Amino acid sequence: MANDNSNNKDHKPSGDSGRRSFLGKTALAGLAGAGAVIGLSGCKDDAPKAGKAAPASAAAHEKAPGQLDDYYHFSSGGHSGEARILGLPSGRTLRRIPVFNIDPMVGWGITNESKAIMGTRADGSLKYTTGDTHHVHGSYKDGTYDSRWLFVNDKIHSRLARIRMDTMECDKIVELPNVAGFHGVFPDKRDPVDPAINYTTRVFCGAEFHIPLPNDGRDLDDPAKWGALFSCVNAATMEVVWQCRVDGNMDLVATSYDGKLAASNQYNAENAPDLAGMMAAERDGCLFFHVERIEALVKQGKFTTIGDSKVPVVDGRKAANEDPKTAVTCYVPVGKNPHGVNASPDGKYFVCSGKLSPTATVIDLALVLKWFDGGLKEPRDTVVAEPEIGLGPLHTAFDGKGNAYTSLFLDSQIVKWNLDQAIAQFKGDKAAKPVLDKIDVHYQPGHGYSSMGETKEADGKYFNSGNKFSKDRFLPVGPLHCETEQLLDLSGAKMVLLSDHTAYPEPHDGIIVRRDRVKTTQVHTMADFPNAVSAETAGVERKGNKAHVRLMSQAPNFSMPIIKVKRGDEVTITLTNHDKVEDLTHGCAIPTYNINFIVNPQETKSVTFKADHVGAYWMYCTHFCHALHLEMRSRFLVEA
Ligand code: K7E
Ligand code: CUA
Ligand code: CA
Repeated sequence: MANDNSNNKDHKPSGDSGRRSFLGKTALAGLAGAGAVIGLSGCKDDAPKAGKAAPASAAAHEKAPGQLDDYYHFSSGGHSGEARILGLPSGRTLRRIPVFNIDPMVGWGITNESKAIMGTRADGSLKYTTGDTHHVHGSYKDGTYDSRWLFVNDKIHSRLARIRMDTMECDKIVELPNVAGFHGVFPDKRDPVDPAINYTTRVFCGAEFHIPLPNDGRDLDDPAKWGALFSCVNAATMEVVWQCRVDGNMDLVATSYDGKLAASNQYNAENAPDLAGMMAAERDGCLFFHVERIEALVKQGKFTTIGDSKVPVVDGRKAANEDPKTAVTCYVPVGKNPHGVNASPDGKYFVCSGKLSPTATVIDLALVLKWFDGGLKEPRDTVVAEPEIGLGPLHTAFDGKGNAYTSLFLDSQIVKWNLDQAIAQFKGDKAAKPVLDKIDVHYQPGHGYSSMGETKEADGKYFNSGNKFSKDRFLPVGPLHCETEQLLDLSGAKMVLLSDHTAYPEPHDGIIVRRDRVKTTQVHTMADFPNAVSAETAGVERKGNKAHVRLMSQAPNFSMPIIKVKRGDEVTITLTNHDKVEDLTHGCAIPTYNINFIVNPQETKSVTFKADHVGAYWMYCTHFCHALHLEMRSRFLVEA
């Protein structure tokens, strides 16, 4: 089995069914011991068996040469540290957006401007050069995307980045204090109090790993004292405005359409430091935050701070929140080790997936608010449905017609189920059948998300299944496999598999945004760059051993054919692209000095480096711009 891809010439797919059962067994074996205890095989669902994948109906989703896609697909890039833009339904890659990684193509992590956003140490080197992006979400207005910003997390270093959607470039990064394993992120959709603020002003961040608070060497051998904080970041300033200490951990994050509630699923309600401990409890939770009350406590000064951080920390632990009428948190018990929490587009429900329980838990937000008002006995009374949907449920998407679509990691399927039927069944209606359809995906889906599905404009057209394994789906290319993104058509009663495309590891979550909801800028405005170089300011300016080279590009020329500096100089090159034509990008590379970046039309960027070795170096344009692109070069001379 392991070698069946070794001979490319004779390579034949080993067959869907073989691969699927192999993966199923492996996945179950991986949960050794757990399977029996938690009844992984106990899913009683009598739903229709998944049919064979329907033959792709090519015309339905293919885009002819020159045809534009109907949707933008904004995707995280996992431990590549980037974010990505694809077009759907074609699956064509449109853009990679470097965020936490270094990208020599655009010069991210090389230019002064990008380094300032990424953060540097005292010596000017980058503080971090790695990142792990899982979730990318757009800012909202009136319950749908407003094309201002995308927010994306870095799980490794607990940073939140913002991407401006006019240029699709990262413009801010903030590190969350006293947080480890920052995983789920979601912007709010409106203010909890002020009805005039019907757009995103906060970004909520969950923390998956608990750590010593502060993490300054104390309590290293005493994980029982460690804790996890939920963070709120101001969307406009990107400052952390408050944090809330919780019991247990946090994973994914969802926000309500009325702005009042944010929630995070918890798989480690046990606060355990090891795997066995994290699976000990029969139930974990979905943890709700009452945004207005938390902010009132902050205003009243009822908070602490941790270590060097000045961010107010409110106590959201159970012991401090026993009276619902004053509580800032509500812990709703849900299936074992849940993963994923998603808001239904009608604004009524959050759905939390069981992962180790074959169920999805539907929580009624009106009942959560009722609990906070003292009108319900138990947090669990907010649960209005808990259908059995299949093995390994992770993430849920919606079609805006009352149906939910949940990825089933262990079953390698997507299940379509109906919310009203699930609620009726939970109330005791024996005739209710929540599960409507299942379809095989290839293989082991993580996130699935639907077109406009996280907005009030959910349109039920497409669903993207982000599959973690792809063996047999594509030509073998060595030990590292790509991942499979699969596009499903949601428009009929049955889901239809439309297409496969590859993804470089490792996208997790994404959003699918109708193209008219995205407004971009195709050419920069030169005046936006205070350091733009003009004919008047161009040239070399020296101050002591600092040489500032002010340069312009206009196809097929750099403004200076010769640039002279001296060994030992600290050289800054500021380059403004004077071309106004859309798509006319230039690049700038200097051999042996590790300089490589681009300037888009009317854009200005700069680099600073020490000219520590002499010689003649051709500074050349790297980005094909003109018939004389190869000739577009200048002599960069470092004199002794
Ligand atoms: Cu399920 Cu990080 Cu959203 Cu991966 S997480 S799939
Ligand atoms: Cu300028 Cu290539
Ligand atoms: Ca658990």
